[in-house]
Formats: sequence, C-alpha cells, structure tokens
Amino acid sequence: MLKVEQAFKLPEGTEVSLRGWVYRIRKLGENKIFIVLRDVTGTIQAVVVKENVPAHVWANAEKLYHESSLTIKGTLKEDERAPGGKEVQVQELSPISIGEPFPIHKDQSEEFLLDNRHLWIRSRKMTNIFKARHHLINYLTEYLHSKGFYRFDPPIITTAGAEGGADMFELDYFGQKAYLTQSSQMYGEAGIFALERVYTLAPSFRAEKSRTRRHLAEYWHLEPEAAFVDWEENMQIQEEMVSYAIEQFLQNHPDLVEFFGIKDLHKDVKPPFPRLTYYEAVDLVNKLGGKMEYGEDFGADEEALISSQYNKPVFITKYPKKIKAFYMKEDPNDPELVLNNDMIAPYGHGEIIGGSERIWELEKLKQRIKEAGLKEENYKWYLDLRRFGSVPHSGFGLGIERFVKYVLNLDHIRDAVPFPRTVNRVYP
Ligand code: NSS
Repeated sequence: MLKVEQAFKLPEGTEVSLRGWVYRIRKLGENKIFIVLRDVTGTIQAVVVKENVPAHVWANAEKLYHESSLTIKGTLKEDERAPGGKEVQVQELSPISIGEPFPIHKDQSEEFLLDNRHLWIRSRKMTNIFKARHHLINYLTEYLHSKGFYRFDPPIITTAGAEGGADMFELDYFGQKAYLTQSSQMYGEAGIFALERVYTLAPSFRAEKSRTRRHLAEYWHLEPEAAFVDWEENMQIQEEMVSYAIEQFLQNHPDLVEFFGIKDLHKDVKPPFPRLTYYEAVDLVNKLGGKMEYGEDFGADEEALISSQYNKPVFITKYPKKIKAFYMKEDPNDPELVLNNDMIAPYGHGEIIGGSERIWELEKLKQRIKEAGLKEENYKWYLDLRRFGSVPHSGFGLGIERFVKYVLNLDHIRDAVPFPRTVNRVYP
C-alpha cells in the first residue's frame, strides 16, 4: 500500500494501491465518478469510468459518501487538470466502511464544528495544525535536551496551588480535598535537586472564567527549571529555545509554512529579543495611546500595543512584587520589584511565557508566603526544598497552545489543541 505523497513521485503508467477516506466525490454525467482520496500525507484525484471497471466496482463507487473509507487500485496518469498534475484511473475499489452521510458540510457555524470536533479534526486545516504542533513540541524539547534538561513527569492531582491557589478545579480524592494542578513548577523545583536541569510537559488547569481568544481551562504547559541559573540566563534559555523551534520549523516544513502563510512573519526571530522593564513597558503603552497606571498588569490590549513595535517576541522584566506570584525573587536593587520576565509575542498574540528566578532562602520564602496571605502548612514540602541543600535557580512556563497560535498565526487558541476545554465547552 502506498501513501498519496509517494504516488505523486511515481511515473505515469505505474500501478498503485492506496487507502484512505473520500475527501470529495462528484459524479460527472452517467459514467464517471471523481473521488478525491485523502490520507495523512495528502489528497489525490481518482477517476472511476463505468465501462472500464467491473459492475460491482461501479456499484460500490456510487454508494460512497464524503468520508467513507476505502482502498483503490489503479494506474497513474498525468493530467494537467488534476490537482498535483496526476490522477489514478481506478481498476478496483473496495469500501472499508461506507458509513452514513457525513454531517459536516461547507458553511457550518463555528459552534456546530466545535460540537463535532471529533469529526472536524479530519479537516485539512486541523490536520496541518496538529502536524505543526507535533513538530514544534519536538523542536522545543530537542533544544532543551541539547542544553542538558531531563524530562521529568509531575503529578496532575495535587494538594496546593502553584500559582497562589485561586481558580483551581477541586476534586474529591478518596475523601480528601485535592486539585487539578495549575502548574508543575513546584515539582520541577524538587526535580532540580536530583537532575539539576529538568522540564515538565503536562497539562495545567485554570478555573478562571476568561472568555478570550487565548485562554483555555486546560492547556499543555512546558516548564523548564534549572539549578544555578539566574534570571538573565533564564531569559537567554527562553529566547534561544523559541528561536530554535521556529527556525527549525521554517527550515524543515516548507509545505506547512506555505499552508499557514507564515514564511515572512518570523524571519527576524533570532536572539537577543528586546528587553523592557515593567516601567518602560507601562510608559510605552501610554505613549502609544493606551492608558495604564504603574502597578497595574498588562491586558491583551496593552500587550498588543507593546508588541506592535517589534516583529519578534519581547521581554518585559522586573514587575512589581505585588502583582506577581509569591515565589519570585526580589530585585536586590529594588525590593518592590521581582527578578522575573514575561515574553510577549508579536502580532497581538500576547504573553507566551512567564518566568523568574526563585526565592531560594527558607526565611525569605516563608515571609513571602505570609505576605501573600497563603498558609505555610500548604507549602510544607516546597519549603523543605529550601531546608536541605538549597541552591539559586530559575525557571519558566510556556503555554504550548499560545506558542502554536503565535507560530501559525491562528485566530483562536482553541484551534491549537484537538479537544479544547474552555469556560463553556467540555464536550466532545
Ligand atoms: O501563570 S503563568 O504565567 N506562570 C506559571 O504558571 C509559572 N508557574 C510558570 C513557571 O515559571 N514554571 O503561566 C505560564 C504560561 C503563560 O505565559 C501562558 O503561555 C500559559 O502558561 N497560560 C495559558 N495558556 C492557555 N490558557 C490559559 N488559561 C493560560 N494561562 C497561562
């Protein structure tokens, strides 16, 4: 059995067997049926001519629906009118499953397509997104492996919130309260004492009621954590990782790059990325017509203003301590600020990474937990990490779907994942 992509490379006259699904089907007059057959590698036109095939083959061809599964056998013929310049002249055709009429047609509403997501993922656009997502994750982790990071798999069910504990999905764990994890960071921090450099790649859950183009209630989160790395080296790792993944993707997948029309979008994505402090970024927002006070956080509009000045991602550093998580290390030059960064993607895609140097001294961390209004007893094991051979360390988290949305320039984050979970969708 050949793949469609392989068939296109063979000369006219070759006999080929292919298997897949009906991508399109059209009867021409009384004696010709055009079938576009789809497999994972592409589509090819096949033509069934009534007088050239046995009666049962013609009868089967007449029964097929859009998305029926089948195998065909035939001869390759060059034909300028066929997409890709070649078609298969069918000799044999065996349905695997004729099935029922496919419910998805042209011009259906976004809601209908989301309700039928389990079928819609077969579409060309979705298929290409998932191929691209696969490659991008590979390149991100390939970069981390080259820098000595080990993959380290965290639990999903936890007892305390890594991001302060608001907006968590609660569950009954054999009679005890537990939560779906908001972030695997704290487990990554435990991991560095064994492996020095680790990354987790796992789902994170956010029970926030954000109905935006960039919020999911469940998303895949890549979280590297490294011993003996300060906040500046932490940013270097981020910009190198993002640049490497994008460069490799552009280089190795010209078909996908063309499909998404992103060839020129990312040509300047090379380290170093511009760095603005929080204060500089607020000033920039106000200069560009936004309205923001010191101490406020950036929303989508403010991020879009900042990133409109660049065609590569930009870092915003040193946020006020008050608006950031309790575990971030204070700036020794200004204890009201923390040694952190967000990475903001251009073209309105917004924040794709949040990272920081971590507090590594026990007393300091206890104090910050208290100031943040959290309970020390909920962070018992996390505090232990500062009791036994603590070391300076840093890490960050990249939202896989945010990254895919940015690289492929998608309109909505839900298309970056096969089965999105949002405030109003948990089916299919
Ligand atoms: O909340 S974050 O800003 N930071 C953390 O969770 C840290 N614990 C990460 C770390 O240092 N290990 O989230 C990090 C990234 C953020 O930049 C987005 O890219 C993504 O996670 N993120 C999301 N993606 C999709 N949907 C939602 N709701 C979402 N929230 C964050």
